Amino acid sequence: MTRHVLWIVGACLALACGDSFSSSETSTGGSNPGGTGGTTSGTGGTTSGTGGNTTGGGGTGGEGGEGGTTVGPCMASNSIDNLVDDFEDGQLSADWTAFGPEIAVNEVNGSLVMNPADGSAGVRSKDRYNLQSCRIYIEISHLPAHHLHPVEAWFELKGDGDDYLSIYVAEGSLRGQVMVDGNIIQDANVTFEEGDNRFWRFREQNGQTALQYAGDNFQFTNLVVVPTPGFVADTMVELGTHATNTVDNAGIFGVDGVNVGQ
Ligand SMILES: [Ca+2]
Repeated sequence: MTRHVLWIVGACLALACGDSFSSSETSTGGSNPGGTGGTTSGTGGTTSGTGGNTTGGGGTGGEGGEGGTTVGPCMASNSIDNLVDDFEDGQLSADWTAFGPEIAVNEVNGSLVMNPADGSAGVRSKDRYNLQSCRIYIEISHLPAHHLHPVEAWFELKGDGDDYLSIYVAEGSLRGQVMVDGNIIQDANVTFEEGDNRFWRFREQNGQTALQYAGDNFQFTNLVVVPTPGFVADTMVELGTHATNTVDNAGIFGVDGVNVGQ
């Protein structure tokens, strides 16, 4: 558990200094608009500055100021805060639906722990979300023994039918795959490097969606970039892992948190 604590501290450092986008700030802003006015307007000011940069020369900057609590197209589009979870309280939030054996999905010591020992296990968002202009990422604490076939772990945005965007590990590699209208339109496969897989992220921006990964430094590398599929405007979010009982010591998929921001 010492290592776990160090990871959390390391993440805070990485988030604070590694990227102009701060997930914690943004998520706090999203949860505040209904609450205290003082805190909300302070956070809103910071965020609308970012919005101005993003939208460039349009009149949109004025809209941000007018809104006050408006925190950009990602956060404003729906109750996206429901996706933000640090898995700290030991009970799976009602915003997630677990699948797989009941005992295989738990919050343990600040992580969502998914155990694939008896088949697929994981969680899926209960609601659908519009993730346009959003960045959604997970912080990984453990990956299962994915060099052992058929052990896998994934982070997916899911549309209807079989459509998805997926970042996953399998057979010792990190992979990205995009299925639209039942067809795989993009597929990538790189050798898995432990130090490069602390964070996985989907970033939707200007009609493009990037599947990305990063190490402790929170500097993301593109795995796949595709034109944003329509279902990203109405998507479920899934974390899961799979093995079979023929695999000994498949390990676990542990996730320290899910974060969303613009
Ligand atoms: Ca919880």
